[in-house]
Amino acid sequence: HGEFAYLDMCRHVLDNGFRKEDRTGTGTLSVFGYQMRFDLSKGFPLLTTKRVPFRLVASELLWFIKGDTNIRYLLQHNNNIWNEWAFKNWVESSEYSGPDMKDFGLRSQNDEEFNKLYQREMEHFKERILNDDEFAKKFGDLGPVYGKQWRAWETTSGGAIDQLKDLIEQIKVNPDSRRLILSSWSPEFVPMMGLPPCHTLFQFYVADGKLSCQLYQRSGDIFLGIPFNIASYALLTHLIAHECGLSVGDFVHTIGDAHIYTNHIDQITTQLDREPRAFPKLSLNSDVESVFDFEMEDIELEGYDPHPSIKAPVAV
Ligand code: UFP
Repeated sequence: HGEFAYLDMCRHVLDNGFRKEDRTGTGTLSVFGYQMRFDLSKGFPLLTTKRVPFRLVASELLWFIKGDTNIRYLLQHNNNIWNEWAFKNWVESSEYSGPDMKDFGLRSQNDEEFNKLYQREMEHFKERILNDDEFAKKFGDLGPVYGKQWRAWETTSGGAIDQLKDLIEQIKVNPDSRRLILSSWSPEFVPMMGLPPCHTLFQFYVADGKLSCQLYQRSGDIFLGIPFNIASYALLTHLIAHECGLSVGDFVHTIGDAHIYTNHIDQITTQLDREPRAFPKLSLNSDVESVFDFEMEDIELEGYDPHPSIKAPVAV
């Protein structure tokens, strides 16, 4: 079963990981350099040993593909995964006059009173992003995140490179190329970023009518991040293969610092006790051709029957 690629990594890091401190102050078990391979023709690699929210994976990916960097699109799809980053800009701005939200990530986890206040401010913020155009323009935009790097990479001469469009074109006209690469890592912008890109670079490969993708992820949260990242790149590979008239090959996932946060160990242990079930099947609307025209209703998963989800705190 393909899911063992992931479960074996969990076991490997539990058994061999170094105790390593990290930026968030949580502490991790970590190994450097790990690779998993998923044969996408054998089912869609959405983990079944716990529920992974595919709807959030798909709407985030479509958001990247559109080159959108404003959380409004995500909120319209009931996707809250990037809210904190925009909220931070808002509460640190001179226009914000509500209660003090300093260190809201940590305080909302440790202080019940504060958490209520924070939830209320966040709801109010989301309402405004959704309903107030001016406000959304100013405070919904996250700046140079994936959408920007994929679709409008800034050049020194003031131009913009559409890396994703160029990549898809190259897959079609030059499938044997060894340069089918999209990079999100910009040494110039990294120092200005709240979260430098975790998915640093990916490469495509065509052989035997099949499209394969390899991702280099510099840092991977094995319990919360990686299951999501696997599904996201598997979906991207399917979408591009669909447009290029290819079938799907392998997704190769290479991780730099592969870590389990020490407060996720119980959850991972629970997950490892579960028996994987059959992977679901992905089906794409055949009327849509271009990767850039896909919407949520064109993407469907069939036969996803996972074990229940497992909650865990996010390190911020
Ligand atoms: N992380 C992932 N996948 C992602 C993402 C973040 O695993 O797609 F955006 C995790 C990795 C790490 C943290 O635990 O988020 C980022 O912290 P750092 O920048 O210190 O590596």
